[in-house]
Amino acid sequence: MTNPTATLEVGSDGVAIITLTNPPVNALHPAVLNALFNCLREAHSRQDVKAIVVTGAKGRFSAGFDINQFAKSGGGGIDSRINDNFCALLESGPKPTVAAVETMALGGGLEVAMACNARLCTPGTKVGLPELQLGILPGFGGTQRLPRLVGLQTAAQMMLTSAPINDKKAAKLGLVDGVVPKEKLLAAARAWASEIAAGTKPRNFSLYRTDKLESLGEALPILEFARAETQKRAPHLTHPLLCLDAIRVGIEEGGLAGLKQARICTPNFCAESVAFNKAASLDTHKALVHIFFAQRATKKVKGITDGGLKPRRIKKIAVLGGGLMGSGIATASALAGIEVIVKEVNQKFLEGGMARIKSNLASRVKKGKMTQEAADAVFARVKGALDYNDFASVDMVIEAVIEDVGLKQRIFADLERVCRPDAILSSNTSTIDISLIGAKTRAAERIVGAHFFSPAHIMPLLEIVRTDKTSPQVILDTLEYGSAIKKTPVVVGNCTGFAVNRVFFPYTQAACLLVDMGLDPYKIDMAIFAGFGMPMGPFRLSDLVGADIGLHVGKNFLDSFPERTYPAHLIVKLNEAKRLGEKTGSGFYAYDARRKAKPDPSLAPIVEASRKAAGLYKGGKPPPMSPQDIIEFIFFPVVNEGCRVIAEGIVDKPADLDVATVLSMGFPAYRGGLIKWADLIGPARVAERLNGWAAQFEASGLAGFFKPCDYLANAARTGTQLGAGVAPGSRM
Ligand code: 3H9
Repeated sequence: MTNPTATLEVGSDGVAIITLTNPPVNALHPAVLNALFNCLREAHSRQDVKAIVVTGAKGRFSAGFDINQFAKSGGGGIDSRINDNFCALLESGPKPTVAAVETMALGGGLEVAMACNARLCTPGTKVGLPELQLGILPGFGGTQRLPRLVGLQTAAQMMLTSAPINDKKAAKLGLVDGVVPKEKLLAAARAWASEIAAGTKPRNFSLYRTDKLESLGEALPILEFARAETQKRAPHLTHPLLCLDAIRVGIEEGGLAGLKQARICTPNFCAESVAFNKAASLDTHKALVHIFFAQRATKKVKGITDGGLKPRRIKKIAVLGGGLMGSGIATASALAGIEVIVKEVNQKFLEGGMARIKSNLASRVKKGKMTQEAADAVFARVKGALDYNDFASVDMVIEAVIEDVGLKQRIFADLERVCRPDAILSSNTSTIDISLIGAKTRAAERIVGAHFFSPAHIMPLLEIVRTDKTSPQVILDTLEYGSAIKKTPVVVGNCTGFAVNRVFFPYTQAACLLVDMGLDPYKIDMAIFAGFGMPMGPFRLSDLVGADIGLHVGKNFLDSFPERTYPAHLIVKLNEAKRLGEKTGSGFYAYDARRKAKPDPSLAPIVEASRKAAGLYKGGKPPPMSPQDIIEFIFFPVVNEGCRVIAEGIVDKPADLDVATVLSMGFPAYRGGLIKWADLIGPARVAERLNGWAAQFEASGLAGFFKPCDYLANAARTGTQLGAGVAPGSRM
């Protein structure tokens, strides 16, 4: 292992090369910053040095400040003496500096580069300030230098979206001064630095430039517009506003004041250093850093990736069924360079499936994500089939036919016969026991669930469902396949609903219970959507999925967990009224031709019938519940089910559930995912509220819906975090 550091080497041309070293991405660990600071001081003081080049080891400049440090201490544990001075030493020390940027300069990495007097990069390099996606803002001068290098409008956009730009765009904007082939980068940077030292090239000081900045009259409306848009788009987030504050101080009072305000001239806004510390102290930052690491950790699974197994690459797959799911899976796989056979039962269905794949690709072309030529090349990787003739050549099969156990069992028996004995046999079922699907084969060790979320070519999560017989090699290969097709794969156990659908089964049920208690369904949706930040409320989601599917899934949960399933009368009544949701033009909402949802007064008799069946509401004023009460009433039972999933070992680690809930249901990442959110509230409070409702609903026979499970009750009693997981050997 290489220790994080920065090294200095002085060439015979009098140029000092400072190399940031902390593989794999040269993250700016405090030790790297310390060493950079010391190298800079040495270079500036040495007689034999006339100019300085800063670069990164092993073909990467830097991915920014070491995020691990944020996880350890609020502000990242940076020595403020160094923080205050190293950018100044880069920019305004006695010797000129040039950044030689390869592959990436992100966050603090770009801030170091921007503090240099010039920047060169290699083709394909990505540069950006993605700090906002971690709940902070640029803290090494980025809020001041980026607007001065590319203009306020572009800089604000880059920071607010966290999206990096490529070398070509960076050169066009003037963020880099030139793009140079990899093998010539260092020589070009040396020459550039020498020329600045000799006075044949200008020495630019980003912090003091004004040529790209809009005038104050233009700048303030840009910032106000950005603020209003941000408040509209992300009403729960403070840190983007703090970022805009810091930019504003610099616009009004100059770059130096924008970094660190010496006096409070703009009482309502704070400079970068203050804004950074404020953002770093918020739960949003803790939550987003947690998700950053959790997302990378889903690929590390105990007993699978920590042994000596090597993943086999999946080069060719077959997808059974060209419906919505099958065509999405085929699209995602072909996009990743995998050869795909799509098998259907007849020519008409096959043509439909192929047309869907073509249309998925066409929409990428329309959005500018790929060229038509590239889309054609991807489509050429997909072959249609009506038989199993070519199945002996595939590494993996993904079955995506209708949810019929008998049909799936017959298909798997066929697959065992026609595929190679080492081919992975997987099912995209969301409701059927994976072991049952493979019951008529002798191939249990290579049968696995590959549960995609709809639309499969877009949604980023892949649940890999292992049975107690699935071999570690097959799980590892499927993990590799998931990463190859750019999904975040999460390995889960085989149970009703697997991880995500199981954890979320109380979600709609709790919402239906609230309506049966007298609450207005649209107010409930508003609390969850606008109040909490889910992409939509439970009733709008139910309309999207379809009340018929909801009823079917609800029955599965009632069979599996009768003691804690609320029989959602509302869903039954909607089915009776044939209001199945978006697809029938009405459900909880009414839909116009453009599928826009509108509250629907004709829902009233259905609500009334549901309340009558439930017998919980006697008319009059509904129970007083604030939006926060509604959020807790709906989500705390979901947390409780999440705790059961952890305790039963359905997920490898609690953080997997956080990632899964964010990437499937759109649980806000800035809340850290389901379990992290509950931990930030405190398990004791979650358990206390659940116990309160369990007591309240005891007489109605609904206490089981709320009663905290042992894992949650234990955490509440002992003050343990839910994210701590289950100690090996003590599974509940
Ligand atoms: C910042 O700079 C704040 C400053 O303004 C001011 C401070 C005062 N630190 O994603 P990958 C690890 S905040 C530590 O799998 P890829 C990552 O965990 C920072 N570790 O590869 C993984 O480790 P492991 C602003 C980091 O090729 C390994 O590197 N910067 C960091 O798909 C490979 O990562 C960002 O927000 C880091 N900064 O993507 C950039 N970055 O192998 C965040 C990565 O143990 N990083 N690691 O699982 C990224 O966006 C992507 O990781 C990157 C590479 C594009 C760099």
